[in-house]
Amino acid sequence: EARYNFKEIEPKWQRRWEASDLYRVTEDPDKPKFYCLEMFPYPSGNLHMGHVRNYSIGDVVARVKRMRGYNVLHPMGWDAFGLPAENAAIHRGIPPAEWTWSNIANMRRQLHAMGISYDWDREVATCHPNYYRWTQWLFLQMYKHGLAYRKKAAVNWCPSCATVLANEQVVDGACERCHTPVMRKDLEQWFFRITDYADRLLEDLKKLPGWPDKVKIMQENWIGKSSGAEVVFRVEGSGEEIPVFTTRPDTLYGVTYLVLAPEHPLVEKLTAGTPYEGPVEEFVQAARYLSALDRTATEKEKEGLFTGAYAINPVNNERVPIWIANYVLMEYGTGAVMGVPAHDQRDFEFARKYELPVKVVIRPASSELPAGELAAAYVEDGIMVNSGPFNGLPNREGIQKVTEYLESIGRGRARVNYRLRDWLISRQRYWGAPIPMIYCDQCGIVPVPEEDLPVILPEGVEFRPTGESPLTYCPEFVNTTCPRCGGPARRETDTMDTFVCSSWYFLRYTSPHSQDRAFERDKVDYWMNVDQYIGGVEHAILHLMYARFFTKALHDFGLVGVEEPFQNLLTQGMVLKDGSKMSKSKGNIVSPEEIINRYGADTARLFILFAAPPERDLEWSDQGVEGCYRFLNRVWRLVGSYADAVRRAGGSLEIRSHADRELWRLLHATIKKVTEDVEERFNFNTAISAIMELVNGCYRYQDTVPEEEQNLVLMGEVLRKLVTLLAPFAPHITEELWQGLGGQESVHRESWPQYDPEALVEEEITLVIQINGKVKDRMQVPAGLAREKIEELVLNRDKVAALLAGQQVVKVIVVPDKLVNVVARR
Ligand code: ANZ
Ligand code: ZN
Repeated sequence: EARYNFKEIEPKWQRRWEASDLYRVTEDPDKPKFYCLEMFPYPSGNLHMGHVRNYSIGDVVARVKRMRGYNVLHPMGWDAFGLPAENAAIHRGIPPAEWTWSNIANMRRQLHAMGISYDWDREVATCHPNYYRWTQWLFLQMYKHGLAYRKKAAVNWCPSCATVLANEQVVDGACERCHTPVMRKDLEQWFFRITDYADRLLEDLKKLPGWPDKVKIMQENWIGKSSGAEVVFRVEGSGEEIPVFTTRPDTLYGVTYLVLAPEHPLVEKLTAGTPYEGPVEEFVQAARYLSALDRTATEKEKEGLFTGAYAINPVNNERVPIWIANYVLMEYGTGAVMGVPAHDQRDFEFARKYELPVKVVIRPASSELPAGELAAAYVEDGIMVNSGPFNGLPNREGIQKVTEYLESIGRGRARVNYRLRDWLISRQRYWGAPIPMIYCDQCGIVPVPEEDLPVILPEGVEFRPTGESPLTYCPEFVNTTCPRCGGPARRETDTMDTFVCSSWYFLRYTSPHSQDRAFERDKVDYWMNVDQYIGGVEHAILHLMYARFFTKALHDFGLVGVEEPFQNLLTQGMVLKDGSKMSKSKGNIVSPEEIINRYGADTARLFILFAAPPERDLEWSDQGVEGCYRFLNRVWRLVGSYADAVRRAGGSLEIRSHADRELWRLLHATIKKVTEDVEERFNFNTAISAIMELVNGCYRYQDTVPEEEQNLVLMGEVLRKLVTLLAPFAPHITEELWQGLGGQESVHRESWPQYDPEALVEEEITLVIQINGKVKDRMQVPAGLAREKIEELVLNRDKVAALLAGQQVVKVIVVPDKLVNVVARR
């Protein structure tokens, strides 16, 4: 019989599945739908093991759902805009489009070779004009609804890459890519007003029980809601006011100074023409080189400078000095802070350093005021003191009372603040979706009319390291006519953050060929939400937050019915080798293509699913891969040895012997275990071990039951179910074996096996117990117990032990399933 030749069968089945449109889906109102989605890859050139893991997990989910009768949408595409393509252009002179499309072709080929059940007819690439046309259209919808706006803002700037960086691209104050210290710079940029959705993004996390808690916590922290008050201080000797945001209005009587962010607009006004002007300006310049993270890090030394101006505390008219300090961020709250050194550790350290007074206004409930100087800020709750009419109040109550009082005198109000910032989407880059805006000297900012979309990315642009988008040097692109007045005008030359492209791709998959809209409402309504989303935890914050924001905004525009995109989320662990993440720099990469060439896709998939549950990290093991390969060979030989015989065997299924019954029971126990592991817990590893045990059980039957007594009808049934259970994990070999067992249709069109609870009931027999040949007792035991097990049960039985007391057991004779005779002597 033929050996297991994956090199032949894998490509053969991939071609046949493709030719028969096996995984094509259309909307079918008669079936329950299931939308299974894996995060689409960036086309970097080659699949890595993380991809293989992600898509193998998704494929099992999709295939099992299909076999359980769902209409399954399982699409794939390319997150194809982004920086690496542009770097290839800069460093190697390859046009970004060419680089990207050839990478896509290569990775598509690799994905095909894995045999994943995608509906390839729905493939999308975000860099294709048919796609980015609609990314641009969605930008215009955001603009129309007031959710896209332009403003000058300080951005993280890498002087070496000459580009703006997102906060996450700044690591320890340096550029993530080239490690140059990052500075801050003002640029006109486009933003999405995601902060309008802060509260809904936070609240609706509660509607996502199918998300891992750790991801929800990360999103919660990112949104960073904090409640408190805005307090308005007057500037002495001027009409200016300084609102501050504080979570502790109960400490207002303890304010001994105010601090402005260096970029605060008042700084210049307060110091203009005073001796403080020069030093303050120097300080402000220096602060631009510090990242937000560095400026607020607790271990960092707080630097500050007096501005020469004073403010008046609205509750007690005390005069407090106004400082600037690097630890106050312009983007948070109001960009100004009231300093309460007695009750905030950061303020405490600042006051120590610059010899500012410390005034206690909260004391512990159980003790008096600590005598002498504080050693550290007192940050716990307590009773208000030195606080005028509020003395004696528990401070938690004080928070509310002081806020009410401020409101009554018109010097403040309750306020909620979010850490979440508006989403900066402008990139000074070529390889992205052009922002569809036009600037006209007469009409100002004019959106590109929807019917003129897409704004096509021109080819053959020059890449110069200037920090401006290469589109700036492309006059055919820049120069245009104003859609409003017809006069000469200029196009926006920045492109969109690629996270914009990936914030709606799951909607495009529902109607990928739509020519006249981004997606069709009835298709979206049929398929959304995504029932299972699977991807890396590195996307736990940004991508997921942006996709949730888009979905909510599109819901509000009346374009989609749902408010959340992803009902259930599975975040897979990393693939490790020798205990650390696979990476080029460590030189510990295992290439998926090599593994597939050597062992086949089925082995690669099986290993990666068998080695660890999906959410855990997975340690690569060459022996583990070998083991999975040997297992598939074992399955191949087992099925091969029976295929002809069971195909010929006719008649109905009868359980004729104890061995039959055991095999039957094992089959149903396996179906139950695999079903539960796969459906309820994603425990693919234990599901696979159960299948391995079933294979062992089949071999045991083959080896112990004489050939003429083997029940071929039963064996046929067991092997067909075995192959069906294994099909989602190893789709090629199972398809081949299925045909060998006489299957007409594809195994992947089979229904998922159901287990029979009856079969799980263990058969019992009555065992006769003799001592020295005389019947003394009887007991019920499961049929088919091994000799040693029977012996152990009998000797440990209370009644037998009592009868044998004081005697020595010489020998135990076991006739399985019938009788035990204990030979004993005094
Ligand atoms: C006075 C005070 C007294 C404060 C006290 C805390 C404790 P979260 O919880 O993160 O919202 N703050 C406000 N705006 C700031 C800015 N732009 N940059 C740096 N710090 C800023 O923190 C709110 C607290 O952080 C505010 O409450 C303020 O200090 C500070 F015993 O005001 B607090
Ligand atoms: Zn105009």
